[in-house]
Amino acid sequence: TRVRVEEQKKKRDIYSLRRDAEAMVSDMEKRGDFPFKKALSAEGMSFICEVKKASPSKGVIAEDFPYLDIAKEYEEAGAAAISVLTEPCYFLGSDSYLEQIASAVKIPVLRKDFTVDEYQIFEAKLLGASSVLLICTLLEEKRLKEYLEIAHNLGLSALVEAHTEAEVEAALRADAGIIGVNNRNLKTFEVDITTSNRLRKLVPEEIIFVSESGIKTAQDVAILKQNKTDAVLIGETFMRSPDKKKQLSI
Ligand code: IGP
Repeated sequence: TRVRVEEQKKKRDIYSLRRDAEAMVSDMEKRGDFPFKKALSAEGMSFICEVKKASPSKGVIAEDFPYLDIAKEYEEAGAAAISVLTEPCYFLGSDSYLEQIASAVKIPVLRKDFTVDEYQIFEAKLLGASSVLLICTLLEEKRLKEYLEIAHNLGLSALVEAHTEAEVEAALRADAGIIGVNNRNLKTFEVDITTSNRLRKLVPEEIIFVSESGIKTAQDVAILKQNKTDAVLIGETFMRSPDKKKQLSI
């Protein structure tokens, strides 16, 4: 990721990128309306549906990848938000997928990438995202706090991803408004959806709580709902589903 960011930086200097990103902050956002967070705050379980061609743990998930149609189908099926992978090496994502999807749907879009440089946050804004992903294990606490502030000043929400108790605590200290527990261990790829239920207790109810990864069945969703989960982030299951509307109506 770092090499990629350095290459992109050569193309465009960070000051001009920052200026352009700040110029894009709408009046609505200046008032403090964050569409991504708002979408997840709605009554009942909110679904964040992911547009993902491949992953390091599963390889290619979708040979045929009509990303715009998939995004529109998610929107029609009632998704609260869409997550778009932009990481090109491991997930075969692209900034262009995000840019096109964000302008084709009305619901907010999350830029799913490994954010390790503020440059990527400005870029997310310019591509039309409403939220960025900040992964605790990749960011020192001070950085996490800094990036949260940058995002918020741009009218972007941040989904702060944690996998352990210590990471949830770091996210809380950094003042995260949305915390996502990844049920997948990023080092071993092992998935255990009880991770979310275990860590749920650490997060106060006014903070949006998201469960991410490995969610497959209506029963999984029902159990998470019982544990006061505000939203679920689902990728593979929906990507493989021929009828997303039916899947989402569970
Ligand atoms: C979706 P799944 O198992 O439903 O396809 O998972 C999402 O949680 C996963 O893609 C993810 C991810 C990430 C990808 C969670 N955290 C960080 C890239 C980077």
